[in-house]
Amino acid sequence: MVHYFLKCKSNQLPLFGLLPIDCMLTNQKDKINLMKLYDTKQAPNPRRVRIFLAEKAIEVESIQMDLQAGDNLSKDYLSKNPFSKVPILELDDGTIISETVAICRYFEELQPQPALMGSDPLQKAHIEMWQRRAEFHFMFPVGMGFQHTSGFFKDRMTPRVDFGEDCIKSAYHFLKLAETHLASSAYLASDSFSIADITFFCALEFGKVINIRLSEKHPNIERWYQQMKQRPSSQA
Ligand SMILES: N[C@@H](CCC(=O)N[C@@H](CS)C(=O)NCC(=O)O)C(=O)O
Repeated sequence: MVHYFLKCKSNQLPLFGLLPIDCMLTNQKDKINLMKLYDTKQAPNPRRVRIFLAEKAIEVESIQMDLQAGDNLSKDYLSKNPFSKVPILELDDGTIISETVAICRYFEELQPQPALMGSDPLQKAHIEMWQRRAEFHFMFPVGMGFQHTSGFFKDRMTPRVDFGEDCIKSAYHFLKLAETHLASSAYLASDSFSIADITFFCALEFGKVINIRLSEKHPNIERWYQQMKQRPSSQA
């Protein structure tokens, strides 16, 4: 019947089609093998998945990877993901899904509520628009700023400090645009929380490592940020 298994917190009855996943789990109890999330506690991309799952009250097994030690460069891991990055999701039959948004998409389809990627065509488009903006214009420069100014991965890449510094400037440019936008919008994509906020939040918190900070220039982002921090999922 189904080739995936989810463990859901008992106070939630998520729907898959018309059947609560809990019911499917009961029927499939003997066969349950939990999905595995290859995860790194300190890294921002796996955190996006963890927050996404926390919002949906879904638990999956977490396999912690030590990136600096090169766990993600091992032969075994590369056989699962030749692109070497975390996170990846491994299903019970060995199927691998890599790329944060693809993993989130999978869970959104399995368990549509609460909708974090939109419910109608326009909302879906706006969320995708802001998710991509937050990812390409903020998360990516923050990540490059980190890699190129910290030397954290100097065993596997050549840090270019000038490039890293330019990336940090680009990240601040996004903050300027987001500040204006959040003056008239409660959340990044619409009036409700979405995956776009998760991406922005994870990148903003990770940016502290390279001293990217909100200031008095960013009161609207600060207001949004405090709202994010109040969500229990922000602990993920
Ligand atoms: N496009 C990927 C990016 C994943 C990514 O960059 N992951 C980082 C951690 S946040 C990583 O695995 N870095 C290890 C390395 O570069 O060796 C996604 O969205 O999942």
